[in-house]
Order: sequence, then structure tokens, then C-alpha cells
Amino acid sequence: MKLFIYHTPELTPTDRIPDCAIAVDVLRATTTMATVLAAGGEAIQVFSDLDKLLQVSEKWAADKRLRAGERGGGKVEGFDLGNSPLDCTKERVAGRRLFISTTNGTRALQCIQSAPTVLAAAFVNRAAAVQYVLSQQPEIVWIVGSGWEGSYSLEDTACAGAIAHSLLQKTNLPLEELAGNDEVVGAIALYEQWQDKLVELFHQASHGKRLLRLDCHEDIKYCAQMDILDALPIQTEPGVL
Ligand code: 3SL
Repeated sequence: MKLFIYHTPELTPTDRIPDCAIAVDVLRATTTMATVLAAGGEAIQVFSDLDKLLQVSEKWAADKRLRAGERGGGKVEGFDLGNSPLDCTKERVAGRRLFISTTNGTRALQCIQSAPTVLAAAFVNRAAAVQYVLSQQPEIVWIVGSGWEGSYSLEDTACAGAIAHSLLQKTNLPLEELAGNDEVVGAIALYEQWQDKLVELFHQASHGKRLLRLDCHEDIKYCAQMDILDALPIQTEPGVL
């Protein structure tokens, strides 16, 4: 297995596709997606365009759908939910399809959607993602961070490092064999430095600070939990997980 990490959708190659691609948006899109499936959500359908989301979801019965829209960290007016994983309770999401559009996370998923296997991972479901990758034995794996509007996100790289760290341990491969690019070595080092203090890391991160300004303290704590969910969003058709 060769692993490549790309910090943002913009840095992700467009001239080739891997066997398996994993989108990471720890704060908060991929954490929310894993939480929705863990709470019994039927599926997740991602959109970059809010109007398109409204148009497609309109065809679903109102009691079988939930519309989640986030821009700039806040909930889009008229949508059922923003992008807080804490709103995704069993009572709210069980049996429903989540139609979701967020600033960066949905873009990361869309840029890898032609890969044969597409997953959405975060700290909360890191172990489930690693276990699934190992069961599939892909030759080439990409992890794509969502970043923020084209720039690097500390928390996504730390999570990519957590996945890489676990793959390294479980495959027993030497680092130089597993790492397909320098980003893998850097991400593992970042994760190793902060693994016991992820909340503190989020407080250093620009998007963490943005969420703190929006009073999302509990979201930050939730997103920093490691391996608490068994749920793994796996793409079943382009844009649907
Ligand atoms: O950018 C995104 O996709 C979101 O996850 C951002 S937020 O955490 O909902 O603000």
C-alpha cells in the first residue's frame, strides 16, 4: 500500500485517481456525517450548491429528509440543520437522508468522487476507516483534507496523520514504504505531537478559533474524540454515502 496525503482539494491531483480516497473535514463536516450514520441516518447526499440541494431534496418525503446547510460556520437560513454533529441525534436523523452542503467538506468529497472507493473520516471514526481500508487492501490510498477555502487546516492534517499512524502500525510497513509523499511524514509527526491534546490543537487552528467565536465549544470537544463511532460513510454512488 502507498499512502498520499493532500492538504486541500486544490492540492489534489486531477490527472489520476487512487483505488481508495478518504475525505477528512474534522471541523466539522465528516464528523457530522459519521455521526448521522451512527444515529441511524439512511444516507448522506452532498452538494456544493445550495439551490441544487433544495431542488433534489424536494423530491423526498418531508419526513424522510433533513436539509443541512452551512456557510461561514453558521446555519443557512431555512435549512433544518447547520453542521453541528451535536444536532444529529437519533430522534432527529434516524431513517432520514441528510442532504448537506458545507463550505469545504463537501468540496473535498466531490474532488475524489470518481475513485472506486470513497470514504469520509474524522477522529471520531478513525478506527472504522482504517479497518475498512485494510480489509480492501488498496494499492494506492489518498487522504484529502478539506482545508478552509483553499488553505491548509491543522486539524485535517492531524487527522490524516492519525489515520496514517494507525495504518503504519497495523501493516507493519516501514514508513518509507508506506509514505507516498512528504505530507504523510509531516502529518504523522503532527499527530504524534498532539495526540493527547487534540482540543488544545483545535484551539490553535484557525477554523477552531472561528468555531469558538461562534460559541461552538461543545462541538470542538466532540470532534476531538478518537474512535468513538463505528460508522463509516462509504460512497455508494457519486455524491451519496
Ligand atoms: O467547511 C466545512 O465544510 C465545514 O465543516 C465548516 S464548519 O465547521 O461547519 O464551520
